[in-house]
Amino acid sequence: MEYQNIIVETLDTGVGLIRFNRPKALNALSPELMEEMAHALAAFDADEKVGAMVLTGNERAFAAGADIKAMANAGMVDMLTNDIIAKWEYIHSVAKPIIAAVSGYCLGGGCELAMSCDMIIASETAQFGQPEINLGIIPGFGGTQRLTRAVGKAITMEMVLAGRFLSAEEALAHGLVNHVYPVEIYLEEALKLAAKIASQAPVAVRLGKEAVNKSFEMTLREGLQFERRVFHMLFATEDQKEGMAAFVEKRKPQWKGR
Ligand code: DAK
Repeated sequence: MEYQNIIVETLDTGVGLIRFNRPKALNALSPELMEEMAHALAAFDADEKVGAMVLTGNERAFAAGADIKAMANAGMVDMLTNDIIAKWEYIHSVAKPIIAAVSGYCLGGGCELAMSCDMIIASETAQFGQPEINLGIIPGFGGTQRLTRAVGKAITMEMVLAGRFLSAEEALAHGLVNHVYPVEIYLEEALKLAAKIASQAPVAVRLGKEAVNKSFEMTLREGLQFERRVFHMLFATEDQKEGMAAFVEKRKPQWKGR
């Protein structure tokens, strides 16, 4: 697939980088962009050389939301039956970790997409918001649910009902983002974190992501059982033998992803 709306790069650190590339529209997430993003995520997920991914925009905007111009004239049935929804949903089935590197506007579907990633690294200028209320709608890709889990009911209500933006500093204080860095280095730091993850045992990384995400969907008892089974499973991997042997022999492990 030839990309027109994103720029894709595979780094030699094992990181797959996807940059949104609609700067004039503040990286508004058009159907075409979302289709390309889903395609690139699938390609990185299937690529053995890639261990983690970074999703980013530019300094001014991660993304100012879904493309309002593309949906302004849509009817209820159009929205209900639109197959582009599957392209948005695709991110939730990616097995490898994804880090969102966020600077500037991170609004509406942009904020929801960042929250669908596994971690968020922000620049000092990042602004998070769910301003759909200003358009006469509410969030439609998880904003009311994921934001509430991340920052709590009080702030989410203000964001969803009054369109309040959250600064990077506030987002850090409330646990929405992992780190905040100056705008000059936020992407570099996100790439470093992704490279660190990409250098770990791939099967353990994959199952670690799955286990943490289960905590949002299961009771504590079910989640603990799931974690225990996965923990036992990892003792069937060559990488567990290698990791523990390397520790005992005081050397660096050589992961095989087996
Ligand atoms: N869509 C389309 N174009 C956008 C846009 C957007 N979301 N945001 C900005 N732009 C365009 C502007 O129209 C303008 O284009 P031109 O007029 O130059 O052609 C250009 O980007 C620069 O924007 P401004 O001139 O407005 O720049 P300012 O600095 O004055 O203002 C702003 C920046 C971010 C405050 C403002 O642009 C703004 O309020 N943008 C809209 C933010 C917003 O309301 N976002 C939420 C959109 S609704 C779902 C999946 C996703 C969704 C729902 C369901 N399913 C899978 C079910 C998500 C919905 C949404 O995100």
